[in-house]
Amino acid sequence: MGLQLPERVRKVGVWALAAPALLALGACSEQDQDEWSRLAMPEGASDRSASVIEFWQWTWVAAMAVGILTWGLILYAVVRFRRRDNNEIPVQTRYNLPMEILYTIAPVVVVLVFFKFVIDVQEDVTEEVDAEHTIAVVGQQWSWTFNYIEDEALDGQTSVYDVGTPAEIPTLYLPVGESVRFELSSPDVIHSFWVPAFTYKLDVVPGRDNAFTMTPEREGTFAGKCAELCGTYHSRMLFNVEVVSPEEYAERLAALEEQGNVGVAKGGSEVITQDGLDIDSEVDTETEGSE
Ligand SMILES: [Cu+2]
Repeated sequence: MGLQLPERVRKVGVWALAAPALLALGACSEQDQDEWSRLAMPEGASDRSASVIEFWQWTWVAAMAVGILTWGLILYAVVRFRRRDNNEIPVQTRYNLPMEILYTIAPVVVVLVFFKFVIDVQEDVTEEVDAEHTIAVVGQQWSWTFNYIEDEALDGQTSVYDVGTPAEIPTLYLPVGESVRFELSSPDVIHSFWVPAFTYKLDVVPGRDNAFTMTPEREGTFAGKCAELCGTYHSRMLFNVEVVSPEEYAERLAALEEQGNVGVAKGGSEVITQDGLDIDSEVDTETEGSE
């Protein structure tokens, strides 16, 4: 007996299936198609991106392989063991030991194989190297402070900083092809430092020193954001990343020095009054929205 659905319901069903596909195809620019080939990942911009993007693509392949096998087995069982006659009662099997062993062991093997690849990629991505630059990133409600710590691009002893506000988002400058260590801290709540093009994000946790290193590999402007709901104006915690030549990077740092942005700013006016927080900040900066 076939599935009997009213004509109207069937029509709605067909449209429900077709509409998203049509929309997706209709919106395809060249850039979108590029994104399709990376399965919705942004084009990588750091030396750690390739392994993450590759891992993402192969995860889809593995998921599809497992999916096709599972759907195939379901379909096979549905067709092969369908009821052919209303009076028929199928053979009643209580146990099939080989099969039960198989469907216990097979998923364990699948998970172990995935786990191995996860660990490999994690090691690639979090590998620490002796970085040429150190940038102390402060996530504060609700913007970012970027401290370029004793950078060789200046005299190797002077630190300079740039502070954003919810009204005026800050720009982080990075030298292309040179390794950078990011040291993350927060004077208030948990934020998350995320530049999608770098295919990596790390939480910014008060009282905890999170850090990672990476090397930006191509020049350009990239969007950054806070990826942890951190209060009323969380959505304003945007920033830009400009990956520039080492010469331009040095110029930007010199400009900050000239502006008088010298020292290390820890962000947020409450940083020196809240218990348990870092009070070593040399510069006490206030951001819009924090009182
Ligand atoms: Cu935040």
